[in-house]
Amino acid sequence: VLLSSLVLIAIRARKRILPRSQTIINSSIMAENSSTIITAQQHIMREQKRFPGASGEFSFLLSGITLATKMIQAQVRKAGLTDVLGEHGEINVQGEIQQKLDVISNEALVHCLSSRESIGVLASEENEEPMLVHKGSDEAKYAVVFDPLDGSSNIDVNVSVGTTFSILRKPDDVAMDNPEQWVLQPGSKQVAAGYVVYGSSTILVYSAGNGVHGFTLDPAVGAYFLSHPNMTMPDQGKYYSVNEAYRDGFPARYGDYIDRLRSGVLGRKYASRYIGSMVADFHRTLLKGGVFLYPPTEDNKEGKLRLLYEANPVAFLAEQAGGTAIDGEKRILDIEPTSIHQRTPLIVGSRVELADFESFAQTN
Ligand code: AHM
Ligand code: MG
Repeated sequence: VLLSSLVLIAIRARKRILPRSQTIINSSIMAENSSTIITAQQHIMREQKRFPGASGEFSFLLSGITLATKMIQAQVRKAGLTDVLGEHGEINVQGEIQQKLDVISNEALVHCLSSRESIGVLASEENEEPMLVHKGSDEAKYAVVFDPLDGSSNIDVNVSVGTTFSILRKPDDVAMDNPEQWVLQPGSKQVAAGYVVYGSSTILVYSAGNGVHGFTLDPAVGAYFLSHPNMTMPDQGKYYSVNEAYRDGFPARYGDYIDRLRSGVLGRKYASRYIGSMVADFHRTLLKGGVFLYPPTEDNKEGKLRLLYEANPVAFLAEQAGGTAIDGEKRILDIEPTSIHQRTPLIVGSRVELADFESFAQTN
């Protein structure tokens, strides 16, 4: 008995219980087929080497985004504990009441990005006009356009929200002091784009034009670790995602298309999922496939979502992952924007569902 007890003690001692952060790293944060832990920062620096003559400024720019989103998630995580819940009282440029966290998130991004010399223009959903930063500096050649806290009306009920961002290079023929023209470019010109979803974990998903990569924040370490390398959208999913309450106000073909998905003509009868936070709804669509739609409605004839900082980043990621994004007729990334806060209908998702929408819409 004494001998077997000693053997048991020895076995237990070998199976040392790891601290929580170490357990997470060992189980899920390791890059696939690799024994190396890769942080978002390392990954971005590695990506940057693909650009000849890269000086490190691009990775420094992106580190402004990762830092700001860590600050935002820290506030989101304690939203119920501090005085950050509820309305701030101001009406933003979209005519919506700003939530306190919208303002906090906007300030975090503006603060972290204004210190990056490579950035010349910042444009946010929360600011009517784009901001010129580092005026006159030759080093300032990028514009960052963002929605600091998308889906923010969901915060008070503890539902996922997110940050979206799009990075553009200043066109050669545009004057330094004309910030609007820095950003009025089609989405196909994005140098990089991505989002952070503040969900059951905090996940950063980005692409610099070489695939889509996802990183999970380990809150104990304070770093994003590569958890989803080379993400691809399944060719077909099983969910459609749309606010069906507006169906009577959609152009008829959208309702008919939803009926098609439900009918089984695509080989399966679809179920529905709708969170009401575009980032969260898109994140599910990226991982599981299917289709997310925000069509024109009675109240929003041009759709609700904003082209530059909502539809464009999502469309860039979708295409990089093998999916498709259209405005109902044409490719989102080909739309020539005419104003910073312009809206667009958005249909984004898997190849099979989008090909079916496009062929169905042509005849209906
Ligand atoms: P916001 O930028 O004011 O947060 O609005 C955008 C959000 C998206 O996240 C979401 O897809 C959509 O609004 C939901 O709108 P609706 O409530 O009309 O379905
Ligand atoms: Mg938004």
